[in-house]
Amino acid sequence: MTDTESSSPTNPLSEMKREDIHPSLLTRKIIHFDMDAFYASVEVRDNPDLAGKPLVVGGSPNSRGVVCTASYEARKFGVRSAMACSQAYRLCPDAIFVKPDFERYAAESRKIREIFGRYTSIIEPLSLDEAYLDVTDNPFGLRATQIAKRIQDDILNELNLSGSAGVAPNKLVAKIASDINKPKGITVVMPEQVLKFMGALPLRKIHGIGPATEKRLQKSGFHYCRDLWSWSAAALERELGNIGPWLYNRTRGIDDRPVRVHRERKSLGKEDTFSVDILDLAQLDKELVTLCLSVEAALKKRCIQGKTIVLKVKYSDFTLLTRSQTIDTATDSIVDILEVTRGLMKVTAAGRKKIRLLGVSLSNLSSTGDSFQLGREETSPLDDDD
Ligand code: TTP
Ligand code: MG
Repeated sequence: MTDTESSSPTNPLSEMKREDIHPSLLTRKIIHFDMDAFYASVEVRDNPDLAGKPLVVGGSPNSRGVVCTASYEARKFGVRSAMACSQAYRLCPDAIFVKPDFERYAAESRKIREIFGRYTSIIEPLSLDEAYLDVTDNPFGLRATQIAKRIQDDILNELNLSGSAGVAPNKLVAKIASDINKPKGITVVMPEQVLKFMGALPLRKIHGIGPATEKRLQKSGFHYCRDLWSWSAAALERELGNIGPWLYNRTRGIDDRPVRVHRERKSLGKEDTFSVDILDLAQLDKELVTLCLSVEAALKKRCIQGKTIVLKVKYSDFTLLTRSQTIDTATDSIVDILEVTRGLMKVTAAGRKKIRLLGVSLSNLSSTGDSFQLGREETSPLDDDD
């Protein structure tokens, strides 16, 4: 089924009887569909000269910009999304750097959504290139796996782009599965396979667990999902706080969140806790530029603009302060976001008190694309990573 199984010890749970399967795993069929190297693939399709070459979509090599995405050829050199372009250039000096064209990606995204819509109306887009689909009931009486295959074929035949799918009883498992056989993969996890599938996974694979939480879990001796199975929900809560009971379910592949067609995001932003608290204003400004760049990328990726710009500052004594300003016209541009946040920075104690965390976010949001709801990322009790 998947390549994660090989690292799993013999596990009697894979032989589960149907009556032993958690009932929530028997009611729904969910697909998570995610395009392969999406922005890069659109660029290569539209300019065949780029085919087979290492390609970086993002800022220029010597700019302060970040990598939005890289072709698989560039990934071989270690180039990754969100990496500084200068680092990408160091890793792969032969890479071709291309500026992102979000309008073109959004247009492709609309066509992809139209294809999804042939098979179900319960679609929850997460970004331009990925969505959850609830295909429990579908007009053709097809199996979920057949639908995933048809979607993949339709997208390839009509748009000349490739995508990968995870097919599972819920969003948690489907999302992890879609990533396993990329590119052009379909990974199916049946209800009776969910426990075995989850058990062998590093905790980091659970959406919402980032590097900081992973470290904290490792301190308690938890590395793989199965490491938590011998703990009760109450014991996990004592050990880990309110993520304990959440993890109790997630590590067993239990997730009742519905696929939500209409979702409203209230704000979108990024924050960064520094490894060393910062006093120096020039250094703070550098951090601010980096944050604003990634906020701009996140807004554009989701076709969102905002009118209220918020700066969050946490000082080294952990006191927290937010400053905000509402502008006349909604924006998704680094130019506006940086100008406002630089102004807001002046009404903090920056330069006088050491700062351990900076955050930039936009609220009062509106959509710039006509087919996308304002998406809210998956929620978890965690707040330190995304
Ligand atoms: P992803 O699905 O994370 O990446 P991908 O489609 O490029 O590659 P994969 O085959 O691994 O799925 O993100 C989709 C698009 O969103 C991506 O093409 C570019 C954009 N993006 C950013 O702009 N910044 C980011 O940090 C990430 C992760 C993605
Ligand atoms: Mg993708």
